[in-house]
Amino acid sequence: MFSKILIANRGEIALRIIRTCREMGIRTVAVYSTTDEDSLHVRFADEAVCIGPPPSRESYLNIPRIIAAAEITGAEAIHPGYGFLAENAGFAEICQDSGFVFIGPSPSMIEAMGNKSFAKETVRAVDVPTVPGSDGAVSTLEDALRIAENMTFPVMLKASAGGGGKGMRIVRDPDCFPSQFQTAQAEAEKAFGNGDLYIEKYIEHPRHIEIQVLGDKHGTIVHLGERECSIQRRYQKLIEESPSPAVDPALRARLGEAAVRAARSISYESAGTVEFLLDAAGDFYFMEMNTRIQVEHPVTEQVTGIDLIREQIRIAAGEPLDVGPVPPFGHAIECRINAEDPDRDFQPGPGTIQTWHQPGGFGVRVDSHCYQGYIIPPHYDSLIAKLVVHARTREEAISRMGNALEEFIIEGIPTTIPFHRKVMQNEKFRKGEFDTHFLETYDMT
Ligand code: MV4
Repeated sequence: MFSKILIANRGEIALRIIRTCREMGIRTVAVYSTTDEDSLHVRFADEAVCIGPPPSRESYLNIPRIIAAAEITGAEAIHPGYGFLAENAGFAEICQDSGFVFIGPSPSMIEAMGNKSFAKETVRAVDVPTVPGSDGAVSTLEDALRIAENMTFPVMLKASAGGGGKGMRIVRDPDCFPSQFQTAQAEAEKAFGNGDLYIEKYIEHPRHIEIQVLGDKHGTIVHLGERECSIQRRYQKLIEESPSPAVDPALRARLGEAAVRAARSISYESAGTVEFLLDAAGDFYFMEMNTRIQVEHPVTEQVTGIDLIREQIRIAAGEPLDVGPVPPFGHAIECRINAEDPDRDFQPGPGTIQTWHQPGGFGVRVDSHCYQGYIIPPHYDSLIAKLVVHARTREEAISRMGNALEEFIIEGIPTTIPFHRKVMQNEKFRKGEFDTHFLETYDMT
């Protein structure tokens, strides 16, 4: 096992990784930008190295400085967390070439799933259900028109190099297809340096269901059930839960089997997530595979009892998986607490936390790097805490979340807590009757 790991990240996830390292007897190195000097990940790591000024480009995305920090401190492995360099195949490769273990999949696995049309074709070849449309990417309008001609509208245009909602377009009117294709292509070229698009039938009102998978270096791949991530706004998830109110054991088995097949198609290693759309008829389709630990991983941890960061580290060290597929115990819900004003279109509101009182008690988990007096810098993601509850039933979990949200007192900055309180009271949410359009359908003010 490793004796020292560098964490190439900040905020709650850096702290989350440090905690598991402590339990495993692994020493930790934090890296930080000058604005994060007083951050808890710096305080709780065994060592800390300043890697530059506040802008991410010059610190948390600065590969040479991160590698230098690993060299100076004698770290053996690098954990990228999520965001920043987590799905950068070039970074994973540089880690390897510099003699550090990248705690994640290999560069080629990151690359294979990073190209969304290639990923789709790869999993389709092993019979994972995909949305009907173009087989692979189309690079000319001529080809696109030939495919669209034989499709029922609306259709969706997606950038091969995009993902997570970036570079997507719905086309409802066939007459608009040529112009939409050309603008989408130009946008993709500009944003990603790759104008390739793929075309799909548009699935109306889907749910977003994702499956957690783990694969080790010995060919074992298991799934750990689903997360329901439909409560989102502009592709930013706000609430996640496990299990999904829309998934019964039979559907879980089918989704899990499909996810493991998708992972196996690239001999996947490490923790990963296979995203599906679930339509109103109960049919599901592969969307993307994320090759990182995700923000919402705690809901899976709560219902399976498995520490996913620990498994990631063990896998990277070459140890065999010692966890099997487990039926979910009880129900877990996560609310993302962001420093954003839900009354002002979720506009970020960085600043000083004047009061911080976090909830606790049986079945309540708070993953956060914040404290009273902490100054939230404007340069990074606005996530300040993940409030996670676990209970025996979904009903009890919603009730526990409601109480925990009442107990969570943050003053000095706007937060999404009042928004979450309203969702917990919403009748459709309570009944589990929602899809990805929940927030457009129900007014939460
Ligand atoms: C779709 C879709 C409907 N039909 N594809 C958005 C993010 C990206 N990962 C995939 N997305 C979607 N793809 C087809 N063919 C609807 C969405 C979608 C969505 C997906 C997941 C979570 C939230 C969403 C919100 C709106 C649209």
